[in-house]
Amino acid sequence: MTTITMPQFTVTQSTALDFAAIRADFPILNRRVHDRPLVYLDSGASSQKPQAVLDAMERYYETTHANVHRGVHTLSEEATAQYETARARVADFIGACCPKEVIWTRNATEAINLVAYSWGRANLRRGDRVLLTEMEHHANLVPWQILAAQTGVDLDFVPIADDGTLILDDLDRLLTPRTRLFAFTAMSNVLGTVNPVKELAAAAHRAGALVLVDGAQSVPHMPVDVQDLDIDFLAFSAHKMLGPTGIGALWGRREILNAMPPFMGGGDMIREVHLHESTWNELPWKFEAGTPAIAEAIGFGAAVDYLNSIGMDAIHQHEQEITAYAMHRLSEVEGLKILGPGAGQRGGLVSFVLDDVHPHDIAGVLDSLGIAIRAGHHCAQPLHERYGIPASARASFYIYNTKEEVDLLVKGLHKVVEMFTF
Ligand code: C6P
Repeated sequence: MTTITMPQFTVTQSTALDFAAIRADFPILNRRVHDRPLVYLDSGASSQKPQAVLDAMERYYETTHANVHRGVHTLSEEATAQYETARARVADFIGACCPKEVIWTRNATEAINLVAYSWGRANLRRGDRVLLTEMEHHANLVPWQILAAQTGVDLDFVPIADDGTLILDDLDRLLTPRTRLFAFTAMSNVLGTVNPVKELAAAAHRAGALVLVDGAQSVPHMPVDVQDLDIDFLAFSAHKMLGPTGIGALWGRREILNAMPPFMGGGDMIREVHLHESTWNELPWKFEAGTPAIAEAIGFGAAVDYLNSIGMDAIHQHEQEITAYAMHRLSEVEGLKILGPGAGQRGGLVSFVLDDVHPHDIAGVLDSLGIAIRAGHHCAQPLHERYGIPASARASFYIYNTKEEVDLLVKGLHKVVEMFTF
């Protein structure tokens, strides 16, 4: 155990990470909210950004900004080089064979929609089936509902057990001969459940289905290697992994992406345009119509560099420790029930409900103490229905969070209980 002093807290951690240095990299952690030091426990919704990411984007605008792939002048060539280097870094980060398998999107949601619109409409027919799970975020549910309504595709769902894990006993039956895609989250944004991606992908492939993994909550928090997992598509967002908003990525197998029609039409995604017909650019640009989010891509590359400099194993280890600690401490709060599985089976977040107190009231009281958590259905309404609750409160952790912040959360929750007990 080491004790270190950080700008706002004295921290005791068992991992070898230099928390003082890490926290000092995030300027926002110095701010106060309602005259208290900010305790940011909402990284599951969107993470904070280190100075390196802010600097990379500012430097780009100050020195290099021009449109990409279009100019022959120096600035455009430099901007293009930086933009494509960022793609290569992100590709490397997830173990992709090559940058052309990484399509920039606005976020994970757009990445999943891209597959539903392009691959789905080209390949699925009435009577085909798409398998999802009951724990999906709306981003991996609604695009398939829209597709189902338009094409007559049927949706099936892997159920969830009371403990927040998937019930896999019937998986082979759910993977019918008509199932063309199994799309599931690697980690639930509500339950924290980490799903066995490799096993699920292998089962889907045995049944002849492709595999789409929603990596919005896994890619930021644990090592992810698309080739080792043997999946077909991976969707994720930069803003949840220390990068900027407005950019995310779809990774897909080259041969599948090559066979897919474009998602949107316009500049950059074409090879030749005539008045009545056009031909398409090669990967990845075939799927990137119009001027892209250049500064954001560069910021995404810087975020990945920052994560690599700490190491994804170390990040995962830290989150495992802080989550186990949080579950232990939260169980002391009277009337508090934690959703989801035990500490060993989940990632870095804990959702909970408190007897007779609405999650919005919990979040409101905590906010008055400078503590930011999320309350609501977290864009996973069917999951909340499954547990018979309208909403939950959620604390989610990242590399900059400390056990002392968990202690402040627990102290705040005791205050909530006190205020709402009559
Ligand atoms: N979940 C949360 O607070 P976007 O909005 O496209 O960056 O990410 C969508 C998304 C997809 N899948 C999962 C598992 C997610 O958790 C999210 C985003 C945030 O839980 C915002 S609702």
